[in-house]
Amino acid sequence: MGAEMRLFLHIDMDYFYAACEEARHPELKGKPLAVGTSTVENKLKGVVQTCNYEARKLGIHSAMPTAMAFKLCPTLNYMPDDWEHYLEVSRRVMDAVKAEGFKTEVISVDEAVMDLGDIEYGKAEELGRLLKGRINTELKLPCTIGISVGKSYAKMVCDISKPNGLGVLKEEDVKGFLKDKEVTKLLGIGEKTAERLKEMKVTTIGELAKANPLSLENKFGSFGKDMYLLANGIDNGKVVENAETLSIGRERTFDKETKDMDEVAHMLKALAKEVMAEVNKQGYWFKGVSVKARYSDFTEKLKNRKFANYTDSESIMLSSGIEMIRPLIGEKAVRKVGIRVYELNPKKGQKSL
Ligand code: TTP
Ligand code: MG
Ligand code: MG
Repeated sequence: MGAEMRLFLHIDMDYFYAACEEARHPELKGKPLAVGTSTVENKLKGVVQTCNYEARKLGIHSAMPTAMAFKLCPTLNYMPDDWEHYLEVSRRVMDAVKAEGFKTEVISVDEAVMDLGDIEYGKAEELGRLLKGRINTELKLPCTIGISVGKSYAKMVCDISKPNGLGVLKEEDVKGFLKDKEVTKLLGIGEKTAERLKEMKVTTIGELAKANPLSLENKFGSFGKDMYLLANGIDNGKVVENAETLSIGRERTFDKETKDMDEVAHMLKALAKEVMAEVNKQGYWFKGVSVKARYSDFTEKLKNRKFANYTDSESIMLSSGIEMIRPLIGEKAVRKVGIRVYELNPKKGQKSL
């Protein structure tokens, strides 16, 4: 491995929303299942957001109208989208990923990339296997991991290793791996760019690697240079720790379980204060607040709310937290409550919002 070589680990959850539903409804496993924007009453409106692999075998896929999915599979199990739950599961996944202690960039609700530094291939693979195992057993969710010498290559090898896989693409194999693939498989190259590359008789990544770098730069600016390097096995992509997908929260267990809203409000007030102190310390605006109640039977309920604008107000955090948690309190005894802010935006270098 060259001196300046780094390894990247990309993780993407398999059929994420549907897998979240399988995890809490194990009886749905092994049968075609789709999650979508349609309500249970009106399945003629709306689209499939994702579906498990049993449903994919029948031709169902993301963005397909739900009505069409039911045509393909009349016995399809269908769940309406519960993004509050998926967001909470996503947070747990990302916590597990970040707990590895490497610089991590959360790319989407079910995707993250880690900069492993100048670690050996064997060590990286072992780390990947352990992380995958932990997510499989602790969260009951399938996922796929890709490891390679560049951020983009790690994602590409993750994609081809799906489902439930772990792929390693070594430096010496990168160019061969890329050669016959279409240019759109390279990160950042969409249909429009592909059309313009076609004008230069470039359709595969191998052809892009042999194109004239100056012509590429003339046509596409600095992006032209980046795609040329990427096609030639040089991936300069950096892992950027991001703020928007982070969240800051606190939760605490009661000394004695309670059904009393006043007690819960009192606890939330203390927690909101601690959260606010951390938010201020790190210098963030926030846009979303979530609350959680864990009951004596260890079930949990969650509520989320997103504001139209960013705020840094503790009283807004607390009042919406109390409003959201109120309907969750009273029936079952509560062991633990928590409050969290998400959709964070760093204040540094920003106009007030
Ligand atoms: P993806 O990671 O693209 O897909 P996936 O996790 O469902 O399946 P795969 O095993 O191929 O990775 O997207 C993550 C989630 O984002 C997905 O579970 C649901 C949501 N989503 C939509 O809501 N609409 C869409 O069109 C797509 C592609 C995803
Ligand atoms: Mg996924
Ligand atoms: Mg994804």
